[in-house]
Amino acid sequence: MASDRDTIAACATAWGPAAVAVVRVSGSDARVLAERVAGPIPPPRHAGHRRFSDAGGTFDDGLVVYFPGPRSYTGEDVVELSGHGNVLLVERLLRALGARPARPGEFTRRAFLHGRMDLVRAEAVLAAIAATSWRGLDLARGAADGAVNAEVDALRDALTDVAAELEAALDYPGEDLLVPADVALAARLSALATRASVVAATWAGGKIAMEGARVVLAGPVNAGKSSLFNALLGTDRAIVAPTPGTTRDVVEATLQLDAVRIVLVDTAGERECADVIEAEGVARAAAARASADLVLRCVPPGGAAPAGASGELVVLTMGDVSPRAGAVSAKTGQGVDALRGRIVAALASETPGAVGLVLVSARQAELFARVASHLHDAAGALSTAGAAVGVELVYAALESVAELDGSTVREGVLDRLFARFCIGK
Ligand SMILES: Nc1nc2c(ncn2[C@@H]2O[C@H](COP(=O)(O)OP(=O)(O)OP(=O)(O)O)[C@@H](O)[C@H]2O)c(=O)[nH]1
Ligand SMILES: [Mg+2]
Repeated sequence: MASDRDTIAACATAWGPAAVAVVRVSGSDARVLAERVAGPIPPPRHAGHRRFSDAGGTFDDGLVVYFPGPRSYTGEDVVELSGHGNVLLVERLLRALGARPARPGEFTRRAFLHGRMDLVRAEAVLAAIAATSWRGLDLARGAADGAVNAEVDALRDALTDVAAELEAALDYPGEDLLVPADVALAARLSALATRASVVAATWAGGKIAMEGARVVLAGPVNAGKSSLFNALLGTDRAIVAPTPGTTRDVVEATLQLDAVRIVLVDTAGERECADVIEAEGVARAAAARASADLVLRCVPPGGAAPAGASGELVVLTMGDVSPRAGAVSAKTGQGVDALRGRIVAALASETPGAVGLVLVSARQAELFARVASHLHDAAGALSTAGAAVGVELVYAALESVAELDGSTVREGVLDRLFARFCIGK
């Protein structure tokens, strides 16, 4: 059974031919294991050039750096060996070291377990590796510098104060001051609930900045969806034909618009149809629309333009055939750049900047939403069920706050969180 006490090792750099591959070892045996392969270990935090050998002889050479715990990334003894970036050499080095192979994110998990970073900062590490845009990287940097932690700490302080005041009120039942005090506390709780739900909502924008956005082309058959798909991409990716019902599969391609990474999705046109294959295409199109961050609703000439629903942009197609204000032509390219601008603007409006921070994980958003719901109930309870019920709900909210930075950890949360990391991080 793998344990948090095992000495672990993994390649910390990308797997494949490279100038250098860094193998990281962490745990109480890290130094001894590295010494067996690389000879005498250099003084702490100094690089030493060593030959790497096993029973078969010397197979590589490179730099060795020793970081004694607790002043290391994991808080344990860590040795990093940088050899030549060849998978065969890396595998041999790992075999020679003989430590247990690290699971995804296990080094960062140990950093958390040893108090080197809290869960919000661990997620900032993950975000910094996973971000697909500069905006995502800015958010990851902000989170690493404590932007989310500041919010969590302020919330914890405010709730601890409210809980103390409620407890004090409960200690002196019957005091005249109680009623106005409860009203004031209820107002404070409501304000905190609102703030927490606004913070939770920032994940919509955070997700797009981190993971990119799915933008789905939708509309009736022959609306010019595939043509627009190709025009936006600048390539002839999807099949275009005058036959209605040309597109059946969901076709995806990635493009970078300004700072946002976009997965553009072309789908089958919407119509009632007898053909089983096309019907399947239409069903897949509906599923694609459901998972979209933004839908481009394509309206061909003569089609009635719907009022743009939320999460939708109405796009008037074939502007060269029938000029309408704001129309786009895949044939002449007219309006395509303007459409790119509209897409970026629509996705940016998913990012509420009002609270001055953006969350970097779905887990954080769920917990802030849970806090908001407990506080909303607590505020309500003060005017109906009373302070005793209210204070319990404030404590429930405080528990969710503690889960945010990992002051308390629920079963399975660490496994789930760190499984999203790569091996070696
Ligand atoms: N003149 C002109 N023709 C266009 C334009 N966009 C598309 N078309 C033509 O309209 C027809 C249908 O275009 P597609 O892009 O295949 O339409 P679609 O919405 O993908 O159609 P389905 O896949 O069948 O749902 C083709 O003959 C295209 O050449 C345009 O901007 N101008
Ligand atoms: Mg098509």
